[in-house]
Amino acid sequence: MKKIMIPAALALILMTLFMVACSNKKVTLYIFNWSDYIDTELIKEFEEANDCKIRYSTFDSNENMLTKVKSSTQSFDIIFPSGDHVSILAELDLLEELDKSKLMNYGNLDSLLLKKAQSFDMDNKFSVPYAWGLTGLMYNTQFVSEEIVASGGWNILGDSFFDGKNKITMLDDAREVIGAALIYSGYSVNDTTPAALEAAHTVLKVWDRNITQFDSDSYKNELQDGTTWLAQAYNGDALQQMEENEDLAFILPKEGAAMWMDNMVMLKSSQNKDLAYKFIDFLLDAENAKRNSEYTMYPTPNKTAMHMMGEAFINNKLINPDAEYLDKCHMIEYLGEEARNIDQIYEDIKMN
Ligand code: N2P
Repeated sequence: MKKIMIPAALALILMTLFMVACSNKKVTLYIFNWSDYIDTELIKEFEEANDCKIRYSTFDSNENMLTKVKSSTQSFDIIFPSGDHVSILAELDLLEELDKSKLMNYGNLDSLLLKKAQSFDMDNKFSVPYAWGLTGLMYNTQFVSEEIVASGGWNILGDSFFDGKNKITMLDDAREVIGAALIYSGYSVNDTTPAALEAAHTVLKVWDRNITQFDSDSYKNELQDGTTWLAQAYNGDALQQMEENEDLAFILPKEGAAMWMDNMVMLKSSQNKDLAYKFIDFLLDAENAKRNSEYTMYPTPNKTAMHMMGEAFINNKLINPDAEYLDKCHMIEYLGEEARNIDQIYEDIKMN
């Protein structure tokens, strides 16, 4: 009798443990975003409020994101591509058409920016604008004097002061690199006419003498320790670093800057669409969007949140330049096949 009772009791204990383990297995949401691009407290709060787990991974360029999304066996639920890559992902038929009725806070978005977003997502079908920004130049004042940056233009990249020093980096992003040279040469970042691209190529060959690497992430640490002195940088990332280190500075070059808008999209293959909607809506909540924007130092397309931002944020011209400067900035648009010519120049510059 005893012999039978012991295994039965053991089985009961094991079954109870198994059931407890199962009930603890939380639904997991897989999110793929740019690095340094969210207030991580918000992630924790969402997990607690929804009794779920978020697996949060980061990328440092649209190209890397795309490669991973196309090749990865790990499917993501939500990713944060820039506008031109929303078009690319939609063309690859990877995006879920969003049901706006599941996004209670969608009305917080600025209708003017939603209109702008239609240049890469006609009818705002697949994407929800998340943040926008501008690309400029960040430098360490311990190594780069006021005199060197006095011109305030993109030509600082080619200044002879940097000759042979190997202290400048540019972003690992064809559109940003060619874009800077296009702007400097008086063209829009979206101009792919032979004259524009030839001018940009010529300028880049000069700048390239000073460029040590094309990198979108490590420049942030390298500028702190002097490995890099000057880098092409995203404005919010630069401002985040400047909060930590007063030797760092950032300028928006006088000729204008590339502008971009990053977005939340849901992959068709998402296994947790209801939770994914909840997460997108959570970030669209005005208070959360405000906190997120203050943390990342990028302006939010959430109009309600923008109205709640403090003076310091609103008046910061590196975050919110005036209309006159914005007139000189063009949003990086989807160029389809035309982007190939840009990629070719980028490859040529990187190889030589
Ligand atoms: C965030 C970088 C912003 C992305 N670290 C540029 N599209």
